Amino acid sequence: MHNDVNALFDNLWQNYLAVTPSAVKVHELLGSTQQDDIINDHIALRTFNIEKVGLEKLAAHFLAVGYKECGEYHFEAKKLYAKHFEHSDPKQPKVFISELLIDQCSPELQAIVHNMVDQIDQQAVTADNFLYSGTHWQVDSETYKSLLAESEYAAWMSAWGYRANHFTVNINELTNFSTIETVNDTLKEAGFALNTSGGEIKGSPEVLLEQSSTLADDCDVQFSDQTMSVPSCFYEFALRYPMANGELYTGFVAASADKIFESTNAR
Ligand code: OOG
Ligand code: NI
Repeated sequence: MHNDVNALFDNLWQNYLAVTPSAVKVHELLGSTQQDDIINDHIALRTFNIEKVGLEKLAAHFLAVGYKECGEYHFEAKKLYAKHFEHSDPKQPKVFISELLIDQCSPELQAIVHNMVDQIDQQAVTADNFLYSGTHWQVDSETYKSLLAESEYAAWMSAWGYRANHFTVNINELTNFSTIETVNDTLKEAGFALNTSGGEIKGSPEVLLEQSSTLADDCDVQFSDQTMSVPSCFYEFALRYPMANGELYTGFVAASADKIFESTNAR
């Protein structure tokens, strides 16, 4: 495991960029006219609730670099459970980790997922690079499609594995934008397709958090039988509002997160 938080995030970022070419364009659009680079509000990772690789195994990598567990979230329809983590340095991104509750899924899905996870070397899970190690298995394109029919999340994991599935621009820290509407308009004018599930803007000032996101880029994946282009990773945008004590809200909003997950759906 890393003991340097910046080294961990540098690696997560490079690994994300490799399959998310639009992230560079997002930084050019929103950050080019300000002096410092964009500050990220949070990143997110995905996994399965299998002991070997469960949420806590991913979280251990963040606890080792100074993160603390802060909140938990339930997504009944999508069969997901999540927690978020914060660092003592508020400039470090928050971390959102979710896991698919596979025991609630079909026996077919469970068998495929167990087969994938069985192929991970136990040692790999605590290695420095685990959170940006991608897949430790190869499925065929039919298996990907059958997972997709039941759980978009499971299909995404089979193609991309362990990596940040998005970074999130902290709109509060942008110099030239102060509303999420102007950020969205700028993205759309530049040709980005936004996730419109539940509306372009998820949340509101009342729940202290507004979020939007691009639809994931499409990127080639080498399945065992063929190469196929499938949704990879996306960019999110978050604007936080102050709580009664004047401090910005630092949590997530389950109803909004439920829609953000759909940013990796096929276009
Ligand atoms: C995470 C979706 C939730 C948020 O900011 O609410 C989320 C995911 O897609 O893995 O990122
Ligand atoms: Ni997010």
